Amino acid sequence: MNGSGREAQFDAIVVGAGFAGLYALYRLRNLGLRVRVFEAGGGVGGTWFWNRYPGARCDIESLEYSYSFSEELQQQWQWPDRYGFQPEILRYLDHVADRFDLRRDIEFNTRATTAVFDPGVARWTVGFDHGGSVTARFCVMACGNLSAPRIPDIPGLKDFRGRWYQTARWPATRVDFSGLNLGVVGTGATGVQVIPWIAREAAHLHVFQRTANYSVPARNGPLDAGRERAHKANYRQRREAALLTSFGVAGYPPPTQSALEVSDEERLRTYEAKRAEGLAFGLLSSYTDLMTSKAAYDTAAEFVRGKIRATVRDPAVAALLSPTDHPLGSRRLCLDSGYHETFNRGNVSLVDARNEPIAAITADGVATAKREYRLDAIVFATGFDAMTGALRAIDLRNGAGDKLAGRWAAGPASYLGLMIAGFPNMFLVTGPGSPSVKAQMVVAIEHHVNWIAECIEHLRVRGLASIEAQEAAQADWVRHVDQVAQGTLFPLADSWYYSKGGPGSQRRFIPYVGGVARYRAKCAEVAANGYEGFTLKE
Ligand code: NA7
Repeated sequence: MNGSGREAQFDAIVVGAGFAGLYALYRLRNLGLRVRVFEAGGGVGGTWFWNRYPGARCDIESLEYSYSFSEELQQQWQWPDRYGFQPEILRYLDHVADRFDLRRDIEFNTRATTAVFDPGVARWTVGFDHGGSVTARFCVMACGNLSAPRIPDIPGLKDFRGRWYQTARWPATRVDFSGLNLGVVGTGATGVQVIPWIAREAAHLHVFQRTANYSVPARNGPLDAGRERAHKANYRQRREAALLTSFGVAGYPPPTQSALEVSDEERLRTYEAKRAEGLAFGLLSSYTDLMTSKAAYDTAAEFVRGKIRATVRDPAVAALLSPTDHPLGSRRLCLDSGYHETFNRGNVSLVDARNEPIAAITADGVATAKREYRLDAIVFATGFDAMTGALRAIDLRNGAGDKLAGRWAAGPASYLGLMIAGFPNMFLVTGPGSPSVKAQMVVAIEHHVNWIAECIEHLRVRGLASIEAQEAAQADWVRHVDQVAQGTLFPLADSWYYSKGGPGSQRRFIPYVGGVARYRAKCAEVAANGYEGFTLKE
């Protein structure tokens, strides 16, 4: 026991109890390890615990965005909707925690704030916000890619007399906006989801948009019973097939033609059909060259802009809502439910925060370069310190004087997104340099957790004390991740897929976009070759 009365020594510590942390606990416990999970939230769910804003929903279909490790679970669980709303996803994760008796090894309301490796004994000591610490041979960082909320650095927020909210820290109790003059800052995937909901309630809603994003209808609704039956009839085969795809979802054959080799009429028909599917990756996978050729992707972008013009009655508002500064697919393509239609409401106005940037929050609202908007409440749909924010928030040190902050001063670097050179025995789940957000996340998570569990087992069987990524292997991998991204249109946009460090840091593309199948093959090959690129020590 340590000072706080908790047991202090474990085989493995897991940080986070979202999709990744829960599965890590299940998997490592099944190896016979003594595992403890530490979770900042008051319950399981990770980002789904916190993101309770109205309309919060997953952009991947429920039958896909769920665990595959238990056939009984995937057969028995019934999703009410095609795309899961946040309460349903949280209910699912609560069920998983109960079903597999996971809660007894999770400490809630406990945020890991420090982690220090002692090379002498090859153990990590993890410290917490409320004091106390524990040690373990292995640390599994399952703290999420989109979990550290971002509130923009706008002066004056503390003086605001109204109420304000960040979507990723939404109150658990219902927030009533009726009769209020409301502002929303941000029009990313979250803004696109929340805006239609709160527009119905507010007296007036001002949407502050800095960058217009592409969005297509989600076509969400009750999950069709026949579709569910057919899916479940060969669930396992579908899951296996998904691993051989680029995104991690089976059933959608890759395109075979260039957008430029078909007639305008045929291309239009294809785009209409793809848009009708209501899939985030549907439109983008219409043709082989939509992610590589400007002439090709311009056709898809213009198709989406045409839909916006046809939907939004005021041509000036339609023009403002139409992205022109980045290619379709270079930032997250949003899936919406009545987003553009919302701008036809009399109580909604669009503020062009690019031409009149938000200068300050005042006591009474938002001041832009041009005027003050008097508001009773502000919703910040301003996203996350994406991909690395949660990990960087922990004071990570390796016992040799190295801090993660120093190691990552030039930008995040890891080997395979699984381990960071200089930090032995610390595994990342969906870390930078792995498919992560550019894949079906649960596929990415299960893959990493399985790889980590097999690696720990490998060490145990051979009586090895530690594993560490080699600098050279890591540098090669970081270069490869960047090269793969260079071959796409991602570099043409400013997005949260890029790291934005301090002075001197490089603009570094974070996720691996070479595809799930290729990435999995690489990870398997590394393990089969005796953990090539890693140093294993007794
Ligand atoms: P995003 O996609 O990072 O969106 C954040 C939005 O907030 C985006 O529109 C930003 O504009 C906007 N923003 C941020 N700061 C400001 C200021 N100062 N003024 C005006 N607008 C601002 O986060 P989301 O939560 O929507 O989505 C993240 C992912 O979570 C999503 O893709 C899903 O996978 C789940 P900008 O684009 O930077 O001009």
